[in-house]
Amino acid sequence: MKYPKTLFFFLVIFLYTVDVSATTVIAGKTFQDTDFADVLTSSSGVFHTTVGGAAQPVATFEQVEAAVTGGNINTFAYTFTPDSYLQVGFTDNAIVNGSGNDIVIFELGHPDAFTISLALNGVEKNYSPVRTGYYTPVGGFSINVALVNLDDFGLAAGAMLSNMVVGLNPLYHGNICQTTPSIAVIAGLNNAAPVPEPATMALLGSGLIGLAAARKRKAQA
Ligand SMILES: [Ca+2]
Ligand SMILES: [Ca+2]
Repeated sequence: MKYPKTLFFFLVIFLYTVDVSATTVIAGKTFQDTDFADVLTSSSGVFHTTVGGAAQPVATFEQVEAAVTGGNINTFAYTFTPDSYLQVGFTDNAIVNGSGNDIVIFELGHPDAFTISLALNGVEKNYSPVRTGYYTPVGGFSINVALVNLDDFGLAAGAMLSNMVVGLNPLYHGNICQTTPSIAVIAGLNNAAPVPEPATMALLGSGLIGLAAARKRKAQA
């Protein structure tokens, strides 16, 4: 009866692996689920969000947070308020200034410019996302992408970041709003190793101990 037990422990290891390596594909690129922004720290301006494609007149802070954190490309937040912003935080990962681009921002519909500033050093940069050629499964909006390299903010190689501000300005012609940035997903491309949850670690520990015991029994047999 050794094999069923061994298989069970392999199953535990397998489930652990699935847990930490859960992925989401956006515009053809695969992300770890820890890569995404985790919290909305603060915001300024009146925001609107969609949940399942349905527009909400005025979104609550929690609805905006749900829209711009995590990896759901179908939910997004937008505003008609000039000089508004979203400040997001990364809690189960930290953005690292690695080689090349470090942060990706997905914006929907007509590609709209926005700014990014880092609390670290107050540098602000303008970004103009470009079309990826992909469209959101819900709503069929063009998925546009902006790539951020932390080198451009004067950060040293290997410097870590857990917080950033995305500044939004709708484009007005006279008093008619032509278009407005619609932020859907913010993710790190170079991340510090995510911190495993204690429960997951315990599960992994029991799995490893069990596997070792099974191996030992097999060796003794
Ligand atoms: Ca995260
Ligand atoms: Ca970089």
